[in-house]
Amino acid sequence: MGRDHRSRGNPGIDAAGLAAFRQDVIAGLSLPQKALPPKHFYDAAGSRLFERICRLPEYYLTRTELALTRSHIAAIARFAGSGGVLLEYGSGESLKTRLLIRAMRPSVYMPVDISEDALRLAVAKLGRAFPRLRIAPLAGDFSRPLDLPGFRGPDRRVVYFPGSTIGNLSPQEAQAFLRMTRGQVGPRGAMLVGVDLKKDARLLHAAYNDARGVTAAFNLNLLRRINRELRGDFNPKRFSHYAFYNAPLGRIEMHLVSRAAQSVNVGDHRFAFERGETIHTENSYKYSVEEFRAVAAESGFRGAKVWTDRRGLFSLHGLLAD
Ligand code: SAH
Ligand code: AVI
Repeated sequence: MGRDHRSRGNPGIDAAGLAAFRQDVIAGLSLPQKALPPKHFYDAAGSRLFERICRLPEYYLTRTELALTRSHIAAIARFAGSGGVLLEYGSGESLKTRLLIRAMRPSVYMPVDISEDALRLAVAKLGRAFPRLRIAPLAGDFSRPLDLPGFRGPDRRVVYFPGSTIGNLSPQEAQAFLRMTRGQVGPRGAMLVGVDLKKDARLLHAAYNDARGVTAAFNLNLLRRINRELRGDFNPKRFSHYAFYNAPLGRIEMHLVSRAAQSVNVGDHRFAFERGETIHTENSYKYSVEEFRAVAAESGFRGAKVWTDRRGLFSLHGLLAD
């Protein structure tokens, strides 16, 4: 599945992945505002917690995108065309993808995800649901150049990027990512991107501070993952989940707040925390339709179609290579 040289004791991560994780953690915890990249949330436990988030009543994103995809699937499939190569970044459970696969019947489906465990499970399930479908999974990090064998054939190339995962990139990173994708799909290619819309901050606040504490567990799992994989000694009970909408920047910010002055070791490195000091773990940018189209246009994509739900919570953009 793309990577094979596994490191001992970490079934879901290879030696290069582990080295990159260590480097990001040491660098991120050395910053004046401590920060960790959100892609590291997704070990096996993190992926399972994210799947629970998707089913929470407060987390409207998954439900809304699924429903809007279902109700517009004929038009979406017309836009994507039939029989092409379908590549999905951050495929996770490949849940919404089932609708797309059924409607567009791609010649091959290429799911890419950093979470090898989630990818393996999703591929096994998809294989059972679509026994004739050719599936070519790749475990890897989409923020780095990926070797995508089989994506360069004559068939039309379509990239699917649902879930508003693009919101976890800064607008500059999103633009660079779209520009790279524009190069991959070629002049006849297309992209379908799910983007969470700007809305009442109270709804956003509830979605990232759910009553059952699943989002808190997802956030805190990052510390547990550091303990498991990098010989860390974080006490997760001495940190709390904090998420708020930063209106001027148009993003939800997630942090882990140190509940006391403390020191933490990660391997041979020691990090000091003041009481109330935070680790910034995630941004989740929200865009208006026009704002996102402007980002796409800067990257060589024309916003050709957009589908939204009736309440204006979520958008699915159909982008064409210009
Ligand atoms: N597409 C799914 C899952 C979204 S969650 C949905 O719409 O519900 C984000 C997914 O992207 C996770 O499965 C995570 O493992 C993956 N991911 C996050 N950052 C990544 C990166 N840099 N490279 C590859 N996959 C990444
Ligand atoms: C994957 N991503 C789009 C989710 C989001 O909403 O930003 C991750 C998440 N973080 C907290 N809850 C869900």
